[in-house]
Amino acid sequence: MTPKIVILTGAGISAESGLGTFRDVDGLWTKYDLNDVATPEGFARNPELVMDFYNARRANAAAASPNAAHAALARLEVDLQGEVLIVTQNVDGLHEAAGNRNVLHMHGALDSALCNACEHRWPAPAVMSVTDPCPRCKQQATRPDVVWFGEIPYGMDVISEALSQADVFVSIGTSGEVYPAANFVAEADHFGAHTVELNLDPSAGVSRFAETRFGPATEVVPQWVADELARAQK
Ligand code: BV8
Repeated sequence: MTPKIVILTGAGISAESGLGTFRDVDGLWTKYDLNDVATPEGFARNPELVMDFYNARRANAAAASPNAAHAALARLEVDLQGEVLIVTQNVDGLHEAAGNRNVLHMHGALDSALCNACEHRWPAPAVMSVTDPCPRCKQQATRPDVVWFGEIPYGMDVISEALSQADVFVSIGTSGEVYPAANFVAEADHFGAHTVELNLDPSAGVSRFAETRFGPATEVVPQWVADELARAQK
């Protein structure tokens, strides 16, 4: 039987690709106040600061390569005939670069731009500026297409439906500090999924997982994928 697998990823899966996490030692939130750079209020107060923050992360993400953990998840999607959905909190494009096709960016993506006036979306330029006119309505109302604190994450209905049907829910490289993502394990468990945490350290929600494996994602994710593929082939 091919299991339906929902995989939640966070900054930890991209850490070994050189992209910073948020809450680890010297993480992004130790250098920036998230209220200044990851809230609509912060953007209204100082849009240039926010554009600079995301321009720097966009440049880092563009220079990064997928690691063995991303590659293992791409293998899983191919070998399990697409019963795999990746719900990522990450705004980098490393899952797609590794070959995954079924990826939902619930917190948006660095490579997308959004117009605050007409809600048009287009591929973000490498460097965004507050004076960029929207390609459609021409107003200077552009912003990074990311979900800030206090904003509604993307794809919540698709995610809820997938969690209700999942046989396996895996959480990789996330601290479990940010909602609603931090609640997905409880939703999946409620519907009878086997829940797995693959993380460097125990997350805030560790006690809610049926199975936990700790270590760097480039070690624990390929091993878990190999075990899952062996199980699925029985
Ligand atoms: C919403 C923008 C309503 C893009 C981000 C009080 C209590 C509870 C909740 C709230 C509250 N007050 C407000 C809230 C809601 C709020 C929230 O959860 N706040 C928290 C801080 C308390 N949430 C929201 O506002 C969300 N919206 O709730 O709307 C709603 C909800 C549902 C339906 C309708 C309406 C919006 C949240 C999105 C905010 N935007 N980012 C960007 O700039 O990237 S959040 C930011 O943190 C990132 O996006 C990231 O995705 C997210 C989570 O961080 P992690 O990915 O987990 O990274 P972190 O550094 O924390 O952890 C890294 C982990 O990796 C660690 O565990 C570490 O051990 C591990 N690791 C490190 N290295 C490795 C590794 N693992 C493996 N291998 C390694 N090598």
